[in-house]
Amino acid sequence: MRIKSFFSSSVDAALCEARRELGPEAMLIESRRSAPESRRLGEYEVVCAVTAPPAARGRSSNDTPSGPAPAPGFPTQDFAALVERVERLSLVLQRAESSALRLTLNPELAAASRLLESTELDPRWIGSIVSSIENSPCAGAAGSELHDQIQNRLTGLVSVDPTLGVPSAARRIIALIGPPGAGKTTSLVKLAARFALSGARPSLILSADTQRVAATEQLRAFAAILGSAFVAVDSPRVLRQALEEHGGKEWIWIDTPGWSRDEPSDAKGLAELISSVPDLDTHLVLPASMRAADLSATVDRFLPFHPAKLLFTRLDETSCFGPLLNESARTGIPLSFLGNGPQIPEDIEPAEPAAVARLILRHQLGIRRAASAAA
Ligand SMILES: Nc1nc2c(ncn2[C@@H]2O[C@H](COP(=O)(O)OP(=O)(O)OP(=O)(O)O)[C@@H](O)[C@H]2O)c(=O)[nH]1
Ligand SMILES: [Mg+2]
Repeated sequence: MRIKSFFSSSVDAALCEARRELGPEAMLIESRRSAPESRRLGEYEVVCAVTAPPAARGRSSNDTPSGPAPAPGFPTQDFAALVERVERLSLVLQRAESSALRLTLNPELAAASRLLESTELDPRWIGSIVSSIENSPCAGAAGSELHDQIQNRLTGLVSVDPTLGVPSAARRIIALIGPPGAGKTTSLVKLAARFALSGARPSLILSADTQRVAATEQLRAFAAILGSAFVAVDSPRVLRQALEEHGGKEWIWIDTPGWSRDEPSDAKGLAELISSVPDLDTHLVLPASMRAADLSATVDRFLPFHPAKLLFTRLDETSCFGPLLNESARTGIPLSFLGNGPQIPEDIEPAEPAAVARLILRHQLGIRRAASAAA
């Protein structure tokens, strides 16, 4: 990698100079006002990096293999670790570039970009929102106009599907899966109470969480209050049997035990159970208060169960909602419902794009909006 500083009267001009010399793939690492001792070279300094020397850059893309593959004799494990390190480095550079590019934006847009970062929204989405505004007729927008522009673009990125069950199926069968304590049982009862039983349709609650007697009995008690049948199922066979015996029930709710990373053997049981149910609508329940990196790892761990939707809980316990959109956009799985408190049944809402965008911006741009209104 080659790293070099370029000086000019503006960041743009210094960047042009860097790209002329290092090529269009030169990555911006940092930009700043020049130190007094080098100010005679130019008012601004940008530091750029390029991964190959200019002479090597003339090769066509056909010269290189299409995907990363270890060279013969290179241990695969070492190669995978190397690829991971390069990916991490590229993320660091991407972040450095986005913060450096802020210097080229108008101050309002640069401030908005910084505030979007504090929502923990993926830098890719921040970049696409900012550049779409920058390249539009409203590039000079400020205050509440800028806020609305950002909110509209954010709304367009949110994918939702607040439905329950497979619409074409004879009956609605919904399973909630997720890590321990995520709020699966609570969300199931909230949903069963609010969205199914409001029409007084016959329903059945199945609990696959049979290891903990107290948990089973608690759900049995909720089922009785809701007027729903209840069966504890400890195997795919018993589950299929229950579905047959309760053939007349229109809504079937399946509660599953929390599966944690430390209990790999439980995954097999959960997978058997899930795959034995036809027309199943599986919602992956996740606490919104989880750290972004842990959240991504948890989502990845549950992907083999093919969740159709992401249901976030504990919205009341965080003020940082970017990761909700990140996970949905990264996996292509829509958001279904949002749990925002422990109260049954009121603390749950269907996910709605504009509301999710407002939520992401509420604690960040909202403050700025209020501040500029007061100024
Ligand atoms: N603050 C808050 N608490 C919640 C929310 N949803 C659930 N809880 C609480 O989180 C705790 C765990 O909820 P459960 O529904 O038992 O979670 P679970 O995923 O079924 O847990 P396991 O079955 O043990 O894996 C309970 O005390 C709930 O009241 C929420 O949206 N906000
Ligand atoms: Mg539970």
